[in-house]
Amino acid sequence: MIVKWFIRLFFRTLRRILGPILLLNEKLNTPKGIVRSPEAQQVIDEATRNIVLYQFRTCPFCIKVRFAIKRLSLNIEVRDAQKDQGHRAELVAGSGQAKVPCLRITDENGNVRWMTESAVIVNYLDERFA
Ligand SMILES: N[C@@H](CCC(=O)N[C@@H](CS)C(=O)NCC(=O)O)C(=O)O
Repeated sequence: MIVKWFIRLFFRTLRRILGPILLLNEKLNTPKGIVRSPEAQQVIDEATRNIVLYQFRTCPFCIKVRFAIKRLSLNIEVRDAQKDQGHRAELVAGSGQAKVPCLRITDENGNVRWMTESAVIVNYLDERFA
């Protein structure tokens, strides 16, 4: 319990200190993104309509996922679970924790899957959309 609290405090402090640097780095180094034909992009846009990313702006793991989203030219809705208490509540209710990044994927039958771990999320996006 206390270890968890310390880890949380560590990341919160890290985000506060490194946040502006990380955001500047993101601005300067955001990948261009693959270019698809309008038809192909439309198919991808349809597929990503049911995907939402819950994230914190200055979380390095979330930035990693945002980079992948840009690189793959995906129009995925991004929800701030740090400042927006409504989004945070959705995240906790759905995934069981306030851990980000978290991808909410709704399939064609309406089944919802909550995916955590930045490496797992990037891998999923690459496998599905690269
Ligand atoms: N191994 C995880 C680490 C994710 C992580 O530690 N996220 C932090 C934000 S940087 C978090 O959600 N902390 C919970 C909190 O601050 O309440 C990943 O790669 O996604």
